[in-house]
Amino acid sequence: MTSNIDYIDKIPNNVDLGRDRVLQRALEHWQPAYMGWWYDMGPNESHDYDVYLRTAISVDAEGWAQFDYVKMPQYRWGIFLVPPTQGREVNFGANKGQPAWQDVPGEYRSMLRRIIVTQGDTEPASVEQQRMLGMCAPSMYDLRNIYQVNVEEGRHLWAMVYLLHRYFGRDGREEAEALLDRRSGDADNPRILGAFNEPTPDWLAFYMFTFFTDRDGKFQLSSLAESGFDPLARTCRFMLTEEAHHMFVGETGVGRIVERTAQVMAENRLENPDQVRALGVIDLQTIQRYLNFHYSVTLDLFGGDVSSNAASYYTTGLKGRYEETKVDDDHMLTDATYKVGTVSNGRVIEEEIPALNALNERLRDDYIGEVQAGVDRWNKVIEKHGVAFRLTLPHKGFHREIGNYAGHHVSPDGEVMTEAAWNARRNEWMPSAGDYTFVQAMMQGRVVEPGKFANWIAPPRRGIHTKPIDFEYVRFN
Ligand code: BYC
Repeated sequence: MTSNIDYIDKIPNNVDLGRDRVLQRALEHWQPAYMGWWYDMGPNESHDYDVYLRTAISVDAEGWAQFDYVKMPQYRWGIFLVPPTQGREVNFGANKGQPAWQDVPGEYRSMLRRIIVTQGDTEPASVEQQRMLGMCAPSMYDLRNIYQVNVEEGRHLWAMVYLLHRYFGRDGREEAEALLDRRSGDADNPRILGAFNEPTPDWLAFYMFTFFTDRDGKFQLSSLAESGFDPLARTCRFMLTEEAHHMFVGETGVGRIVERTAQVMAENRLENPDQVRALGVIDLQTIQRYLNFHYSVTLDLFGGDVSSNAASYYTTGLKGRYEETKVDDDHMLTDATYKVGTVSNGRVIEEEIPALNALNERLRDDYIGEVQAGVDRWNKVIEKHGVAFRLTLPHKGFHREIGNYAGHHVSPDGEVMTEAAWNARRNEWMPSAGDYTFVQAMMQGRVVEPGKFANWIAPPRRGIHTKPIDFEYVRFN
């Protein structure tokens, strides 16, 4: 039924798709199912809009993308791997020094498939989480940006499905289908990782998600870009090119909300959150609570602090550390140790464990360093307006469901509390039903006039791809 699709034209790629019959047949089955998923679960009511989008067309650093108006169902979801490096080796673990694998090593097949499926599952999940947000966008610029993020998450799904189809035969095809069957938040068939089953009900949540959770994407993809399985490494490296814009959307989105609030607070000499809210902007306390939620849920995505899975991924050479090849050590970690936090006798202590088992924690720490720098930049904006408030990252053990802190009740300051005491302060630390109601009430309807912005967010400094801020980024037709 779809065998007449011209894949060379329709799917920009640098993997010689036109010559690979087996892969073409697999995609002929999967592509219509993907389109069905996009129509059902992609951005609501958007199918006829012309959106000024970036499309990846090559891996050339100078001109890898083209910008133009596109109807999203006609987006050209392409498949790109960065070019192979001659003589590349497995750079860590027990197989260090062997030639990087161009095919799946039989003994690691199921482990590798599991990593690829977990990565792939997050991509459509985020599109599902965000599908209603276009209806209440604060501007045409922001609407375009969320659509850009959505189509590229779609492309990242394609990237993982390409690997499943190309290297895993029948079970790969089955996994590719299952990626379109699971649904974010579904009670019977949920997405694999916790954060991808949480709702993203408003634009503050969306920006927090793209700042915090897309950045987990960056760190996980960076670790997989070190993989000894060369096609995975090369795919992830190219995905990171697009990921940068998603984090930009998150950081500047939160930054613009913070800026608008601080500006209104300064102009009106107000600090009381109720009075701040009454002026139609989001109080900094609510922003802090959203931050606490998204940060803690994202920390869980790194997995257990002590993980034999992570040790196996590393020892086999399938998943490295962040910037593995730049780390100055033996890349085997046989004798190294690493400090992880844990709760003992009612307080948080640190214990030294074998570094191999602490790789999730190490990656989480690398991530936290980068996140802190972003929060510091938001605080500079608040400071510039002379407002005394500062945003902070809560303690690593706060509101955790995975790893050593799971089952404990840790305050944002790191104090271990009883469940009752923690719950009594929950609404101080986490967004309450009332906070969500307030934020959503503010985001009723969308701002559709080019160059206009909702009251609760400052305009960006500049537009997209040299276009002015008041450019018509979306034509609603
Ligand atoms: N929720 O040994 P452990 C992105 C499970 S985001 C639910 O610590 P491991 C993106 C775990 O499966 C990046 N369950 O796990 C962002 C295991 O189950 P079993 C996505 C969880 O394997 C925004 C058990 O707990 N990529 O790209 O070391 C928009 C024991 O745990 C969770 C990847 O994640 C959780 N949060 O670590 C779009 C990379 N955490 O075996 C996209 C690939 C753990 O007991 N994935 N469990 O049944 C991995 O490398 C690893 O699977 C993880 C988990 C690091 C995620």
